[in-house]
Amino acid sequence: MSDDKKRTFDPDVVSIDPTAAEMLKIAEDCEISTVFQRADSIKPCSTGAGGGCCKLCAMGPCRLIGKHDRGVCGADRETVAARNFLRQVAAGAAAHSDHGRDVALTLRAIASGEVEDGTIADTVKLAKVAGYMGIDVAGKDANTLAVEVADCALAQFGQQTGELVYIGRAPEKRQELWRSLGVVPRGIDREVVEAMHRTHAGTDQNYKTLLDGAIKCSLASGWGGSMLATDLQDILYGTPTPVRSSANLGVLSEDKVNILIHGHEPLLASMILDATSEPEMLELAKSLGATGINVAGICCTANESLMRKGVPPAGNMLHQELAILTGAVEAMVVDVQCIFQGLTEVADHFHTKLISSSPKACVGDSEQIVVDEHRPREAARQIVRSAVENFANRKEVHIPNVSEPLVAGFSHEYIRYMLGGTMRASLTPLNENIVNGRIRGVAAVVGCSSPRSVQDYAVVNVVRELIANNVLVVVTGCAAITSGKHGLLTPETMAFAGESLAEICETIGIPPVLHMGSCVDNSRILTVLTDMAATGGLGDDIAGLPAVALSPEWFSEKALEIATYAAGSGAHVIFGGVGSPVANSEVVSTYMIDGWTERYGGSLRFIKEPQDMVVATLDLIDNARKALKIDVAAERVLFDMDMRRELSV
Ligand code: NFS
Repeated sequence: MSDDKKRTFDPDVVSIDPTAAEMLKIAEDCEISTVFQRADSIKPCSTGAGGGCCKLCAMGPCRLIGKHDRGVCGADRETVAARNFLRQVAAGAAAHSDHGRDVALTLRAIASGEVEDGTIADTVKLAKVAGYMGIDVAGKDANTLAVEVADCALAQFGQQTGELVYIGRAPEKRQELWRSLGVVPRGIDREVVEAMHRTHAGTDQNYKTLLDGAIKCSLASGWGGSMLATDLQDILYGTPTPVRSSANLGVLSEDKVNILIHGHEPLLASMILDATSEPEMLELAKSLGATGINVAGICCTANESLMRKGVPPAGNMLHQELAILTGAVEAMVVDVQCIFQGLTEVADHFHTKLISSSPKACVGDSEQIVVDEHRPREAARQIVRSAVENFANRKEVHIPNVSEPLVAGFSHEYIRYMLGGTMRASLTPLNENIVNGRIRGVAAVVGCSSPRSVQDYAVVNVVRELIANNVLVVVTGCAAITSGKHGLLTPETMAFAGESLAEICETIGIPPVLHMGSCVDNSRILTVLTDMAATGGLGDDIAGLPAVALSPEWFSEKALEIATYAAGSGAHVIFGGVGSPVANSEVVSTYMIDGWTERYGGSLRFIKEPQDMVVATLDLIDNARKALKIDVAAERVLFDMDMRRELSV
């Protein structure tokens, strides 16, 4: 750790999750560094954090601070901030979309019989997706259709001209707006490459066009790579329906072999799950003194496996090192994204095997068992066997006795079904209850946890305060796991909801906080918003709906890309925690709020404090209601310090 300063680190204040303090004290005793300690000892560079550092060429890096308003090439603060932002969005779009590409390749390999015993789980969704793509389904068996769907999906990545096929799923009005502004993505890869090109030194030098570039690139993920990932994963592994499970480190088992699946891709995780129930593996586990094999998850691989198989999440992104500190993890299998290299140091102190499974992400000096997409079952068995054999090396174990029950798996399809049954599946009751004011609006609380914020504090506060104000909340990504860890994903949570929202939740039998999936599944939210606009009573576009998206503890470039496609799709977005990546330019910061609202009907603003985020959300929702002429007098329930302190227990 460079940049040492006077030690201030206190395990009791960096998180409101009691398991964090418990594990961090163990880390301190063993002198193991974690993300929490490193965040405490490394001061972020404020110039870089606000988008004020340009390191695109060797005339710099230029830091545009103080009296320096231009770089050596003459680029001003606006250009530099917008260019940095576009690069971040492009990296996020690349990550989500490359994930989608791999799912398409897997679907093709399975459907064409190249994968041993691979199957297609959801043929209804397959037919639906084929319909979106304009593929004739008549007389075709599932595998033939799946090959055509996979080929169409794969073609979206390399397409050079025209429009992505899923653009046609957006509201008509939105499509026309995008066309008129020239931001309809042509091909997924093309938009990421163009973003890199236009940000090369001496290319695009106008912050407004750079930010249009960010919108176009992000739409290629939101209505392209991410949406394809969601759809094709549903086809392969099943469209989620509600499932019970539990969350937090207490889901690890003292007497079973524990395998943690971490990252973002569900393929290997599902094969590992299958392998853990093979008699041969169970016998081996028993012969070594274990009573069975337990699989739990971290990050979005956890969400994917939770929604479809009920695999319990052991924690969100900040829990990855803490899980190993329990001493109870025989193997942590990682694929791609949000995986800390710091895991290697923690794993070195324990018997845990850290196994990288993706050819494009080897974590430090971890063991690599690269999954051959044509024979994933073989890799899964090898991993499970290796984990089971490692049980014999387990030493002292310290698993916090903390976990909360939860219900997850509210896909768009299930929400329609729960509101109208099989015959009349629709969002009409949702829209009606928004119009009559029982539901004030809808908020999506998404994204990460960050060591630059107090872990879980902002997400829990924002969610609790919004449901208290009769705002129906959907959650994805690490915010969904945070909600689960703090007991917000059960029907009993309606006790914290406003009266009219609680009544609706009770009637339907749902929690006021709906777990909607992983981060690529933010595309499910786009689908729900589009459906709300099509259902009637709330306008005819995503812009204007009484709906807001929030990421109170964001950290990744993927989160910025999600924010950008949401804003470009017409939603207002509020990010919290660490501050704005364009703070170095007041002009760009304001433009993303007012300029984008005027141009796209959506916006992106950065607000530090959770309570201010709630106030801004309610303002945006109430303004939308007023514009729709459905405003009714509604009280505001704002939490005081005592109420907020209660959440920290
Ligand atoms: Ni999303 Fe999922 Fe979590 Fe943030 Fe990372 S795991 S893709 S980026 S940290 S929510």
